[in-house]
Amino acid sequence: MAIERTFSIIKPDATERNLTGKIIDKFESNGLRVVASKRVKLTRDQAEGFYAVHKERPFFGELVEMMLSGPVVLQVLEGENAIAKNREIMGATNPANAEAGTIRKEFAKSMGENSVHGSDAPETAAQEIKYFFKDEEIVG
Ligand code: DAT
Ligand code: MG
Repeated sequence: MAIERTFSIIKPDATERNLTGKIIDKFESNGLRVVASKRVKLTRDQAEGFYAVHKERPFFGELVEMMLSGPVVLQVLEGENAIAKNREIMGATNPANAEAGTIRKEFAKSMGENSVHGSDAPETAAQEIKYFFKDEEIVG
């Protein structure tokens, strides 16, 4: 299986509750390596651009406001099958449907405040990494 890179965001509901370390531990103890990381406050343009695929959805406004409501931690995660593995570690979008032991089951507050973002495919992973990181900021 190939070594992949995926893009992750620890969302404001999680940074607000000081859960950054507990979430990173889930990545690391499941075989993913943090190869880039920065804590930032997103701009409105960044948040709207990042979630542009959802801009016609009824929850878009709420989603953008949530992403602007506090600091986020942007990360690149690397490992075997990293994209699918991270989606497994995260759990289902709606925490009510997430498996035991996943980040969203343990930490998410609701569908809207679900603690983490993770890329869903190789194309989106590459696009999302490039949206936030320069090549030289990623150290494998
Ligand atoms: P995921 O984050 O699991 O990839 P997604 O890409 O379908 O899920 O949606 C992006 C985010 O938008 C999701 O993490 C939370 C929010 N969201 C999705 N569906 C929603 C809904 N029905 N109501 C409120 N927020 C929603
Ligand atoms: Mg998604």
